[in-house]
This record gives sequence, C-alpha cells and structure tokens, in this order.
Amino acid sequence: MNLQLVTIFILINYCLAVKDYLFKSCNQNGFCHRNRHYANQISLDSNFQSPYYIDFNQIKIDGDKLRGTVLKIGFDVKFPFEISVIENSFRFQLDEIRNPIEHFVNHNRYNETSKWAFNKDLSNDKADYKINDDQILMTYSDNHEVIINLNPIKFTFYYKNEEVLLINDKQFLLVEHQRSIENNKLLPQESSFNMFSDDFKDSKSDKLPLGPESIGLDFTLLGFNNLYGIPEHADSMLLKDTSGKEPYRFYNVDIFEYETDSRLPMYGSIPLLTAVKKDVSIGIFWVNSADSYIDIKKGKDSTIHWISENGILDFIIFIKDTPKEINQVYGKITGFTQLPLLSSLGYHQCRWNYNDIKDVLEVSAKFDEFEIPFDTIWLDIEYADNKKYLTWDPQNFGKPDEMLEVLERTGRNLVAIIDPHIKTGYFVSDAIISKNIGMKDNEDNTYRGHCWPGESIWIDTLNPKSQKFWDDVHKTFMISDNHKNLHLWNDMNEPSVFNGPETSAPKDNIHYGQWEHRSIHNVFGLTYHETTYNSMLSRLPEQRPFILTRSYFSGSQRTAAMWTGDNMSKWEYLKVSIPMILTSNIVGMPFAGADVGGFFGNPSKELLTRWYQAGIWYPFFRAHAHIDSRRREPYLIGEPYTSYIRDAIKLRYSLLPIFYTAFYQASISGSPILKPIFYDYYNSTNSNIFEIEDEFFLGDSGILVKPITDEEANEVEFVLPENEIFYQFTNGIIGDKINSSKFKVGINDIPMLLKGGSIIAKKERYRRSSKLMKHDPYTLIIALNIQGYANGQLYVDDGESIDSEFKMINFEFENGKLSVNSTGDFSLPIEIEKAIIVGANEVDPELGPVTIEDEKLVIKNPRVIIC
Ligand code: NBV
Repeated sequence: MNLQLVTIFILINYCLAVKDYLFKSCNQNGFCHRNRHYANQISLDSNFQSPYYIDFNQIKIDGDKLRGTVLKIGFDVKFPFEISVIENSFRFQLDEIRNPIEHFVNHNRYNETSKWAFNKDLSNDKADYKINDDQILMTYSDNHEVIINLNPIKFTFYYKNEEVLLINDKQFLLVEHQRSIENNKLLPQESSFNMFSDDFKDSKSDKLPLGPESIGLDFTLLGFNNLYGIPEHADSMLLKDTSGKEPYRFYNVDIFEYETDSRLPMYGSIPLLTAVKKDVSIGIFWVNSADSYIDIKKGKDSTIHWISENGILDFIIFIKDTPKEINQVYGKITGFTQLPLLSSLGYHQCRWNYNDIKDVLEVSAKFDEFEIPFDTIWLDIEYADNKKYLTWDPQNFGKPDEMLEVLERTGRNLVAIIDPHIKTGYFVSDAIISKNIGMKDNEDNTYRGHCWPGESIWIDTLNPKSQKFWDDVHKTFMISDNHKNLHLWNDMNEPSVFNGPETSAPKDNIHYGQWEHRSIHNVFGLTYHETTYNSMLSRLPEQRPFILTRSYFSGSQRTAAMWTGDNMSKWEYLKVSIPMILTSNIVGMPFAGADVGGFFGNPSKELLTRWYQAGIWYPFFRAHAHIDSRRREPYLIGEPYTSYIRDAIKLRYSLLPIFYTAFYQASISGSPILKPIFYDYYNSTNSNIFEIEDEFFLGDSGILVKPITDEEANEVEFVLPENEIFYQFTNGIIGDKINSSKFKVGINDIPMLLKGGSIIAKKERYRRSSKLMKHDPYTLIIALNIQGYANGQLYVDDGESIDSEFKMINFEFENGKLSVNSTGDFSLPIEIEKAIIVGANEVDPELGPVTIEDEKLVIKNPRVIIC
C-alpha cells in the first residue's frame, strides 16, 4: 500500500467504533497468558510448592533497610531485594542480576519508573527487624507489623494487631528470569506461550530481544470486598471480580470511541488500588510502567493478581484508618496536584476546530452577547501550519498575538494543542533528528511512524537533552513573554501511532538509556507533559502553567489536568463519566474532566443540557466536539436550552471559590475535589454507600450532588449518609431541611443538597470570566446542624502565581454567633456582602460579635437572611 492509501485506511478506521480486536486480550498477550496459566495451575494443585525462597544467609540489615536475595530452586538465578519504609509505608523492591547480551538494548530490569512517578527528595523512615531461622519480624511506623516468611515467601501484615493483608499467600509470585531460546527450562506449571516472539497480528515484528521477563504477585485483602482505583477504565467505580473474564489492563492507548462497562486499557494508568472497610483502608501501589493486568477475585477476602510485562518488582503498601490518609501518603510520595490557575477552573470552550482568529473572537463575543461566562477557548490541531506543531498557520492564525490580546481584555485564555508526533521535514523534526533526541526503532535509528501530520517522529522526553530544546521551541512558539494567557494541551501522548501495534509505539522501540519502550510505555505520556510543563515554567517562571494531558501515570497530577478522551454523545457516556472522574479523584488525580456533550456525534438538546448540568461539577470543565459534529456552543442550542445551560455555567462560576478552596486542600493533602459518599462515611452500616457512584460531595464543602444522567428523568433519589441533616439546595438555591431524599426535578434542575453543619462562600454576580470576578464580594450560606453549629473554609489568593500571598479563612457558627479568623496574608480586601442562615431557631441578627483578626477582611454589615 502506498503512503496515501495507508493514511486513508487509517483515517477510515479512525471514524469507526472501537475495535477490541486491535488490543490484545490477556490470553493473546504472552506475559499475561503465561502468568494466568501459572496461577491457574497452582490453584488446581494443593501440593504446589513455590520454588522461590529468601536465602537466610544473605539477609542484611543496613540502617533502616533490609537487604537480601531471593533464589529459585532448580535455577541458577539471583534476585536481590530491598525492604524499606517510605512515608511510613512498607516498600519492597526486587531486581535480578542479569548478564549483558549482544544487543544495544539495556539488558537490566527497568528501575526508573519511580524516578518519574515520585516526588524528588524522599527519604526512608525507621524500621526494626528481628530475624530468626524462617521468619523476619518487621515493625515500622505506629501499629504496623509484617511477618515475612522465608520459605515459602509470604508477607503477613498486621495493623493495630489485626491481620489485614497477605502477600504471596497464593504463591503466584513469578519472576521470569533472563533466559535464551536455547536454554529456557520452565517449571511444569509454566507455559511457554509467546516467550520469544509475538503472534498477535500487529505485533509480529516485536523482536523481544530480552525474551520473557514478566513479574506477577498476589495480594489478599482480609475482610475487604470494596475495592477502588486503578484507572483508567470506562467502568464502575467499585472494581469488579474478573474471574474467568478479561482482567483490568494498564496500557496507555488511543482507544477512540471506547466502550463503557469495559476493562480494556485506556489513555492513562494509575497503579494504585485501594480497599476500604470500617476503620481500615489499604492502598497497593504497584510501581511499574510496563504493560500490566490486574485480576481480581472478590469475596469476604479479596485477592488481586498483579502482572507486568517487565521491570523490577516494586510496590508500596499503605495501611491507614481512612481513605483520606491513603491519599495523603500517596500524595506525599507522588506529589500533590499543583494548585491550578483559578481561571482554569472556569468553563473551557473547545472544538476540533475553531477555524481562524475571526472565528475564535466571534465565539468569544457571542458568549458575551448571551451573557454566558467562559474563561478559555481552545485550538485543536488545525491551527498549526499543516499540523506542524509549534508553528501557527500563517493564513488563518497569522497574528496570534493580536488574538491573545483581544482575549485578554475580557480576562480570557487560549489553549493550543501540541502533540508529541512531529511531522518529518521541518525545523522541529530536523532538529530532533540532528540532536539525536527522538525515540528510536529496534535498530536504533530515529523511529518513523504515522499520525495526523503523515510521517512523523516522536520526541523522546526521557532524554534530558530534550528539555532545553523543548524550552527553546516553546519560547519562540508562545510569542513573547507578555502573553500570560496562552496555555497548552498535550494530546496523543500514549503515544498514539496510527500504524503501530495496538495504536501505539512498537514495544521494542528504544528510549534514552537504551531502555525498551516496553519498560516505559505507561510513563511516556507523563515524561512528555512534564517536559512541556518545565518549558512553560522556563518561559514564565512565576506563573502556574496549565496543561491538559490525555495520557498520564502516577505523578501526572503534579503538573497536568486530564480528561477521559474520546467519548460519545450518548447517555451512557455521560453516566460513566461520573464514576471515572470519581475514581481519578480518589487516586490522587483530581483535576479531571470528560468532554461535555460527547466528542463523537451530535447530542440531543436534552442530553447536551444534562451534560452541562453534570459537567459543571467536573473539576476540569470543558465542552469539546469532533470536527465532524455540528457546532454546539451553548448559545446555538436555542431556547429554553440555552438558558438552562447558561444557568448551569453561572452556577459553576458562583461556586468557583468553593472549587478553588477544594483545590487548595488537594494541593496540600491530596484530598479529592469530588468525593464519593463512602469516602467520609466508610464506617456506615449502610453497605450500599460503598457502591454509590452517581453522587458525590464537592470537597469538604458539604454540597452533595447527584447529576441527572438518564433521559427524560423527572425524579431524583439521593442515598444519604446516616446521622446527618440536609437542606434542599437544587440549582444552588438554599431551601428547607429535606424530609425526603426523593424529589421531582425539571429539565432546568440541578439536584443538590447542602449538609447541615456547613458554611460555604459563593460569588453571585455575573461576569464574563473568572478574572473579572476578582473583586466581587462573597455571600455566605450557613446551614446549621441539629446542634445549631456550622463551619467552613475559604481560600483566597491571586489565582495565578506560584508563590502567591494567600489567606485561609475559617468560619465558625456557634451559639448564634459567627466567628471568622484567618491565616496568611493577602493584600486585597475580601468582602462578605450577605449571609444566609438556615436551620436557626434563634440567632443574633447582627451576626455579632464577629471575631475579625484582620482588618483587610471586611464584613460590612452583611445582609443577614435567616430562613
Ligand atoms: O486533535 C484531534 C483530536 C482531539 O480533538 C481529541 O480531543 C483527542 O482525544 N485528537 C484526539 C485526535 C484524533 C481524534 C479522532
């Protein structure tokens, strides 16, 4: 086939629904097939004895670490391991001593996933070890104990003296040691399926220069049936039993028109699984960036079989009282979400594509004409000259600086897309080739593949030399430093390769350090958006960069927001967006959204309206549409829908202080922006709440939301935690205490409740963008609990600089009085113009005495409304 035909074929394919035949099932994927086979054989044989054991003679205690070697009976192999404690959590790392081979590929097991995923400068904590003939007793942190059995290898974890977790209890531990085709003795339980070649139709050219190298291990969670996390999958929040079915897979891929109710891999992966029960939460963090599968067997105890294609065996176990503490400790290790630009929490208007500068500015003006606020307009791939990223199409986007200036007048931003596939034959790709910083093929030459621009090469952002080059090209592309309102979108960074196996790069491609792509695949997207982030910082060091990434990994939250990729304009995609975003939130990647309206197709007016009403809750709130879908900017929909959508967007803007406060909390503690109810009510006796995935709290504000995701719905029923009272708060209008959790809703209604005991601060004036709301006063809503008490917080800063001065204000209402105190220092006056109190029998109408610790905090006789 000639090049044009290949491209046409690929494009036609692109327009059709997801083909699961494009992706390997576990059975077709050599390492997964072999590990599952091994586990099945072991499960059938009650006399099975694992060949792996810890050699007593090689155990050494080195400060707070324990080092040793795992040996395998019948094989001459050595697996050095290390046990340590990081952020008060248990870490196990196991490597293999391997021999050099006659090939340019790095023959070691990849051990740098943590270098990308973790925060810098982490140190180890204290641990005590007692060693006897067949066991090691380890104690660390408060209340944590592990008994490590040497032969058979087994870890038993105790928390507060309760046995909570077993590792390798099922003896699924498998480390496929280095071997050659000529010398590849196997255990009777092992399968040799696709060890040295790959017969999957699109992967036949994979040279597998290192042969089989997979790792697999089992974890049994005692008394845990509620398991969460391991995104990204278009599936329920509560993880499913995969026995006899396809396991959950991690392999960052461009899965266009993905299906719902699916364990297929998607664009990102966060290998953190959490298990929650009364008083104990556990997190298993599997630090590996290779293709991976997770089999789950649920029951009174649940067993996880985690399998990866290669790399070292590296995992961390978090055991805490609450899910919140799991987020905290995971965040300390992988970093918290950077506090975003306040304006990036406003509404984003995107489509593929706005055609030219005139189009962009017209859309912006139309929003004003219809009095719909918005902060950011987006440019998809057509803005670049012939899809040569880092250039502007001279014809249609000839004067980007003027466009940025006009947008800036109404406080608006522009986001432009920059993908990692770089068209061959222009200065960016020429430089990548001459500087030798591109991804290489399996012969160590710059890899060439196909993507939107035609023949392309891929910048290798694992190479430290890429950073300086990327900084320089971004500085030129992003015009002058004057334009602070230009931000970036990194798409297709799985990386997506049209003619590559499973829509991505061949696994035997080569990256910096001579590492195979196989080893780093899932972290590639992170290396790319992190390099972009650093380039943006090098241009404007004081401003928080905004980057949206499609591919992500643990640690991506430090520098980017994510969205759930190419969904469809169908109700089921609106519905699944909620559990997907909740899952992302509870595993430390809270700045998440889904394309409002659906990417492929044309939503009905009802669906579009409902999608906006749900979308205002996405931490990242952006409407987007495919190039072939009809224009659907909210003002085009027609009345009464345009008004409903306007109301929804305005509601988001009025709640921006609450979103921002939640993001501040996330940036210092890893807490989610959207929290499923089980998150704070894990001790509830109502076991239902563990599976509620269609309602959520907005941070710690007490706002509980249940978006409508069904066609023609006219009623909503909340599941409520026990021992709390709630006030009606539909559409952000505070009402009475509710007597029933079920009520009628119209097409213009956004069902919300406010928990008794909460104080929230809103901004109620309409402005064209969030930047123009800067000086607006706040309205407090004080919703009392049955004791007549409420509290709440408000975080305020300049909304854009990295080291902004700030103020954290604490409100507390008790005994009929409101007291306000604050920490931090922020020079702009903060004004509260109105306070609405609900649930009060008797309060002082003057709201006094009010404790004000700072003169800059003005409460000018706020209008007090007592309901
Ligand atoms: O750049 C075009 C699209 C983009 O609009 C979308 O949001 C991405 O997920 N991109 C994928 C490439 C191809 C889409 C069919």
